[in-house]
Amino acid sequence: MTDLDTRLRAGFAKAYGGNPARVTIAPGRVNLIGEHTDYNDGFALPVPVAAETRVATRPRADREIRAIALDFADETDSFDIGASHSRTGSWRDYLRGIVGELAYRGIPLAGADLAIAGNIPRGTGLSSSASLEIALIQALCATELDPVVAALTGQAAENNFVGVRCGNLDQLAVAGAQSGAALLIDCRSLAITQVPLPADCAIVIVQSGIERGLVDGAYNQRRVECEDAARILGVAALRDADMAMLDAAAMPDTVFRRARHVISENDRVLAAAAALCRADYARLGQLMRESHVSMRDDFEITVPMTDALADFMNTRLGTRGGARQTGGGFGGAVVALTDTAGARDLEQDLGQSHFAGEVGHPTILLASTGPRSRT
Ligand code: GAF
Repeated sequence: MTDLDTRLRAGFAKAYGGNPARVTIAPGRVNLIGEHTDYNDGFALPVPVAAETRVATRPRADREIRAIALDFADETDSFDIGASHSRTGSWRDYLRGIVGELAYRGIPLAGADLAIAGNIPRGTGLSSSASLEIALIQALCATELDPVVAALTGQAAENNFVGVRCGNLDQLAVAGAQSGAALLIDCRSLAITQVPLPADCAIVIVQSGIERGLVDGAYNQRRVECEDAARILGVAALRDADMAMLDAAAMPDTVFRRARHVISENDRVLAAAAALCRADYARLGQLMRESHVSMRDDFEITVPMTDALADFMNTRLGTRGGARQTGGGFGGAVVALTDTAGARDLEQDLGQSHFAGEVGHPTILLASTGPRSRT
């Protein structure tokens, strides 16, 4: 049993007595490439990480939902399934939003006692929120919900109740995750193609130490600018535009640059998926560098610390791979993709650099896992 599992079961027993009937598990994700493409109906290439959220659950005979959040000083929530809620600005919003969305979709719900715990660092671009959503959804449903339906339900809870206009990347990545594979996600058709990671592939994640939530305006502002670009270009979404259609004179400079990022990033994702299949780390590295520069100069979602970190990592990696800021932006983590020897050297280089002590210890992810349930 892992520490997390022991803590979860002990917390459940303390809150409710006895054992849970089930534990549902959902990983976090790191996006290798394809940033802010999801709400433009584009492509992304995330991979599940070896950190997760777990929800211990036991059905109740009534219609009461009771929950304890072991990572939030054992805070609790309890309400009737049919109750209407206002936003709390806390973890409770995810639970309340999901119960509301499941009920709205006519998915049968019964009362339940829930205990929640996880080990995904929050606010670092590794999708602790989507992981919580998917683990909660699978805990609340008596039979496992189809991954795409689960993902859309989680996204809807976040859009409609939590108040973040996120796309579907995080939830699809978490719900559709499989061991040892990246996911090439078509955010329009919702098709998920598993791209097996090469045997010698290593993913290194370094926390910049700069955290930023998504609720504030900057994320939603990017969405509006992308919608403006699509409208000016006369397409349903930026997925339908190509570089030849982009005319700097036809739109404000900011809108032009936002569109240029999204259109070029979609191309990079498809090229990266192909390069990953060939274990072509030099090409992957080049695409990741270009992605970071595009996020820095055109989409303007990087910060000086992630710029410096990505720069350092890219210089050290050379043709052995590449690094870029990952996630919604404005801080969070930098991800690198390389081979196992490259990852070991990178870890050493970071440890001896001026970043040591300033940024998080690099996490090397050689294994990954998908959502699952256990009794
Ligand atoms: C956040 C959002 F939640 C995703 O939907 C996606 O837009 C991502 O930022 C940027 O690629 O994680």
